[in-house]
Parts: sequence; structure tokens; C-alpha cells
Amino acid sequence: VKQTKQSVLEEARARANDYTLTEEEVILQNAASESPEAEQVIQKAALLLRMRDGMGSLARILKTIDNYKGCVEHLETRPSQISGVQFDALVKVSMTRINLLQLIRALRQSTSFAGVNLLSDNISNKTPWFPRHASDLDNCNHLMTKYEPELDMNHPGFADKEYRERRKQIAAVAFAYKYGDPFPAITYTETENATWQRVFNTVLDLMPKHACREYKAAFGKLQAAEIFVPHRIPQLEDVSNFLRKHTGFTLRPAAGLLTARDFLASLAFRVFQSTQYVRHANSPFHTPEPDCIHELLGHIPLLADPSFAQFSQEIGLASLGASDSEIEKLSTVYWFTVEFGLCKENQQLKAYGAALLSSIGELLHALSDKPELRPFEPSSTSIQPYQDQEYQPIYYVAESFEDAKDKFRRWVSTMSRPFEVRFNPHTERVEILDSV
Ligand code: HBI
Ligand code: FE
Repeated sequence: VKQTKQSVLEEARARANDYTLTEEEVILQNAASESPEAEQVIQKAALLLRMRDGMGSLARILKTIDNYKGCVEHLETRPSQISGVQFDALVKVSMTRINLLQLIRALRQSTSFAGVNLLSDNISNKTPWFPRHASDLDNCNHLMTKYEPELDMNHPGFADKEYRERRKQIAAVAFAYKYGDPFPAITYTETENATWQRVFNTVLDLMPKHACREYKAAFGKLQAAEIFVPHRIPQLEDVSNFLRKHTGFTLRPAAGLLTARDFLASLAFRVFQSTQYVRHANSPFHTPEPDCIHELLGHIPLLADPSFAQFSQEIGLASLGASDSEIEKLSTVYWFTVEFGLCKENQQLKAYGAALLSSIGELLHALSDKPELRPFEPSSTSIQPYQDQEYQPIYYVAESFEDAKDKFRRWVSTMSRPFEVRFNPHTERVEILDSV
């Protein structure tokens, strides 16, 4: 029976509208509708097309895929077993999620096909969500609670109700913070300022001999700007403005120890998530969780160094959309470099790791003859197990920040992500570069 033009159109409309989505299409649609950025994630997919017409229509299919900027990675056909269908075509494509959805819709409008199916085995819904603009960091505030004073019996503040209240109050301020808000100023108590002063003075003592020159140079500038003074804890706003001038890094208040994924993601935007509460006064030289004394004395000076800032950002960029196991590896690299790294300076060993520079005990241990020293090599460093309860038995030594960065870049290029990312500082946006 020859169909009239009208009935063909009606059938196409009916098929496009009434078609019940398969589970794979629902997954795809949900993934794409998460955010405008999620729509643009490159998706690999396999389509099974039941072709009513002969092979001649293959050309049209390929043209349609091309119109949606899809890349055909594989194509095969077979004579169909279904009556009224001449061929089945299996087409594997790689394209943005939104275009894939539109392609499927377009193919369904066509009467050339008795069926258009998205096959499950090649659907990768695996690229985890990641922030695409600095304001998306408002969603990157997931905490790991294992070392909080409420929950960790070994926390020096566990039995101190007043301390726990103060810690909670400062954390609440961080939770409420949104992109673009003014920095919350904290009025530190005399006790808190006294704790800062004790640690500050030990750093002043040890730094000349043991810290790397980049740290000392930036520390001097922070003192000259009267941001680092012995008697009061610096405010995040002043520190953030200082960093912005030197490397474009800025701060964001963090409520506590963040998940590695959230913490690393912020570095991609040259944003350092910093806690604002202070360790317990009874334990000035040790804290189980990061506190602002650790952030300020450990991390801030080097974030004002251009080469180190670049290295930090590159760890962050590598983490965007990475798998859980890759996040684990990046986290380990971060641990053995940014937190516990040693470097060479005129044949001498110096510390650049924040956890070393903000903790005299471990600094002296690291530079003693007790621990094992190994050259920094991302492929092995990234899989070295570590624990966070005692001093490290192993430290990794970098030749220089530039050398560490070179090695890191080479290693990152072996990771599995099917796209590249680039940070655009003018828009504060991460741009996706397809590598297909
Ligand atoms: N969260 N607030 C905060 N500060 C850190 O230094 C920090 C973190 N979360 C994870 C983390 N550091 C690292 O141990 C790596 O896992 C990235
Ligand atoms: Fe730290």
C-alpha cells in the first residue's frame, strides 16, 4: 500500500512523540540535562538501525550523523531477519550527548527506519560531574568527617564542648559561602591568636635553614605586607587579595576536610579551599584535620610562587572528570608533593610540602637520616600507599618545581580521559577540548 505524504508525516510524528525511551536513552537524557556543560560531554554510543531501504540510504545516515558533528568510529551491516527490513546497521559514534539525543530523534523522524535503538553495551555514562565555572565550586563542598572533633575520639577538641561549638560555628559560615560573596571575617579570640603565634615563631626559627627559597621569598613578602604578623591570624580576604596579585590564585572558605575530588577540582580554577577555624590550644603543634594555621603557614606562601601555582593548578585540571582510581592517584601525588614534598637546592635538601613547613616535628624528621628518600616519579609516587597518623617513612624529592611539573605532565598524558581541558581565566571557565 502506497502511503500518502500526509500519512507518512503523521507516522513520523507519532513515532517521534510516542516512542517509549529505553533505559539507555533515559540515562543519556538525564546525564545531558544535568547542566548545560553536561550536555557537551563527549559520549560514545552504538546505534542499531533497522533499514527499510537498501544500502543506498547509508550515505544519508552518515550525512545526518555528520550534521550533528558526530564521528563515526565503526560501521557494519547485515541482511535483516525481520520482514520489511532490508538491513540492520550497527553504527558506533562519538559525539556530544545533546547532539546524540538530537540525532536519535532526527533518525526516528525518518520513515527509512523500522527502528532506531541506542544499545547499552557502549554507553559510557562514566565521566563524573565536574565544575565548569568557578561558581560551580559552590557544589564542591563535600566533607570527609573522619577527623572532625565531634567524631574522632583522638581529636584534641573531642572533650571540649566550647571548642566544638566554635569549630561548628566557623564551619557554618563556610557552608553558607557562595561564589562572589564577600569573605567572611572571623574575629579570632586571644587564645586562637596565641596558638597562631606559637606556631608562627617556630616557623620563623626553622624556615631559614630548612624551607626552599620560593617559600622564604613569598613569606618575606607576606611579612612586608603585614599580612603575616606574630600576634594575629591573617584574614582570608587579605591573603586572597595578596595571592591574586602574585599568581591569580584566590581563596574560598572551606568547612573542613573536603573530599579529594572537590578539593582538587577547585585547584583547576586557581582556587584554594581554606579552612578558617583554629586547632585546639592544647595541641599547637599537631592537628588531625587541616586548620587555618596549616593553610596559612603551610600552603599560602608557595601559592604565591608562579611555578608552584601552575603545578597546583595542573593537578586540579587533571582531576576534572577523572575516574575514582585516578583521583586516588592524583591525591597521592598531591600528598607526596604539595603536602610532604622535599626538593633539592644547591645539593641540599629543602622542604616545600605544606604539612612539613607547618609542623616542626615532621619537618625535622623528614630532614633527618631516618626516612627513606626517593626521587619524585609520578608513575611510582602515585601508587605509594601512605598513612596520615604518623610521620611518613618515605619522602619524595623533586629536582625543582619545573622538573616536577614536566614529569607530572608526561604522566598525566597517559591518563584515560577522552578529552582535554583548559582553564580560561577571563571567563573563569574550564573549556573542553575534544581529542577525537
Ligand atoms: N580539604 N580543606 C581541605 N584541605 C586540604 O588540604 C585537603 C582537603 N581535602 C583533601 C586533601 N587536602 C588532600 O589530602 C588530597 O586528597 C587532595
Ligand atoms: Fe594541606
